[in-house]
This record gives sequence, structure tokens and C-alpha cells, in this order.
Amino acid sequence: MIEGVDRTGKTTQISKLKSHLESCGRRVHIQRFPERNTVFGKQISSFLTNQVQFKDEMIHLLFSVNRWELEPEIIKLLESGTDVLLDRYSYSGTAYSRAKGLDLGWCQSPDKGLPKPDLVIYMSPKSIEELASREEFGNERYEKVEFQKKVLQVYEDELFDESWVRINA
Ligand code: FDM
Ligand code: MG
Repeated sequence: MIEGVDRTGKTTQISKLKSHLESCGRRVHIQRFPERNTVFGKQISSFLTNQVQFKDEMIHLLFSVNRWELEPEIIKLLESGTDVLLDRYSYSGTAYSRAKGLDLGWCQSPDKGLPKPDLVIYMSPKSIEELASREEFGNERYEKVEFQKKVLQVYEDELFDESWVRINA
């Protein structure tokens, strides 16, 4: 699983990891969250592109439901021996909602029972200002400097665990 704030290069790094694992002879599947092409994913996509407005609690639950939508597929892939690389997962769910002020335990609760990652790769930025200068920053709802700083603070102070692998983003 790869985690971190926006524009840290998660998608680029995870696709490189996929190529590497494939060159070692493994079967690999990347699952990105949110998965925007499902019933609930379409609602999430409309929210992120500012076409609809949802309460903080409601969008939080939709993100979780989106992971539950894909849970059977992920289990099936793992059972068939395929490596599943997740581009964001439950930690994103908590980080972004917690940054809005929702209770930590409340944020984590709807994801209880989902498959757990074997490894968390965390993309660690030097500063949000530096990320904000990257191409396409600002396109979606959450890509605002002040908000991203809060999300980063949640990752660093409340979620980061010694078992995570920290990568200089
Ligand atoms: N995001 C993503 C959340 O707020 N909660 C979640 O559970 C997930 C998976 O959606 F701003 C946010 C993080 C980001 C936005 O994600 C879209 P990508 O990775 O930038 O497409
Ligand atoms: Mg983004």
C-alpha cells in the first residue's frame, strides 16, 4: 500500500513497483482508491470535482463503502496469488476526514474488517509549498495548501507507525 498527501508521486512510484515485481515474475494488480468507476465511486468523483456537496460524515462513509465495494475482488486476487498494490486505502480515509476535525476512532471504524496491508509505503514530502508548485496541484477539492498541511499533520502525528517505510518524496 502506498500513502501520503496529494502530489507526492504515489501513482508514479507504485507503477514502477509493479513493473519491478513483474520483472521478477510476479502477477501484480494495482487498485487505486477512490475507485471512481463504481456506483459509489461516481458519487465520490462528483464530490471531488465540486459538482455535488456532501456532509463530511457522508463523504467519509462513501470512501469507506468504496473500499468495501472492491473488497471481494481484492480477496479473490490475493487468493489467486496475485500481489495487490493499493494506491491509497484506509489511512487516506482517516487522514482527510480527521483533517476536517472528525473524531479519529469514528473515522477508523467503518473500515474495520477490511483486508490489512502487509506493507505501508509512505511518501514523505519536504513541504506542502513544494508540492503545491507541482503540475496540476489545485485541480480538485482537497488540493489547497492549508488543508494539505492539516492532512500531513494527521499522517505524521496520528497515523505514522514505525513499521511504515518512509520514502523521500
Ligand atoms: N481521499 C481518498 C479521501 O479523502 N478519503 C479516502 O478514503 C481516499 C481513498 O480523495 F484528495 C481523497 C484524497 C485525495 C482525493 O484521491 C482523490 P487521488 O489519489 O488524488 O485521486
Ligand atoms: Mg489527488
